[in-house]
Amino acid sequence: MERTLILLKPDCIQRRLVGAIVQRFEQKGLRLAGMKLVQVSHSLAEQHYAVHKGKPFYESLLQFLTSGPTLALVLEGREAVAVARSLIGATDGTKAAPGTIRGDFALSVQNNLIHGSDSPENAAAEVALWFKPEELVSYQPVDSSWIGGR
Ligand code: DAT
Ligand code: MG
Repeated sequence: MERTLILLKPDCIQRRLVGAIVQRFEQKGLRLAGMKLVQVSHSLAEQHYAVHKGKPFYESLLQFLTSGPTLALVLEGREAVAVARSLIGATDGTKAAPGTIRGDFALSVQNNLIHGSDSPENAAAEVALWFKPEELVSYQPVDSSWIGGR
């Protein structure tokens, strides 16, 4: 079953939107495999956003991600990476479609509330960066025949 890494970034925690946003993933049918509140270190932020190193917004992005607590989640389900990205919406809150998380709650580009892995390969690497194997929980979902498993 596919897994994806989701981060509810410091603006999400400060704005008390955790419940509203986690609810969207749960109601879609994705399930929790891991969850922890983290004060992100500069080093973890650098590793997570290494692909953006050298871009004009990189330093500001690191400052933002380390400015307060982040809730890290691993979500599991059929096509979890693509499904989560489509629920999240476009990067720029002003362009994200209504009905998406960023479309409904974000106006900023940088402070866009949430991160979601962008490919299954990156998801595997990001899950390994943020979680130890023993922090992830495997269990038999009781509703998979209704939700659509595999
Ligand atoms: P996404 O988070 O949609 O995958 P991304 O990987 O291109 O977007 O960029 C990572 C984060 O960097 C993004 O969530 C917000 C910030 N960012 C991206 N482009 C930016 C820009 N032009 N100005 C300021 N921040 C930006
Ligand atoms: Mg990205």
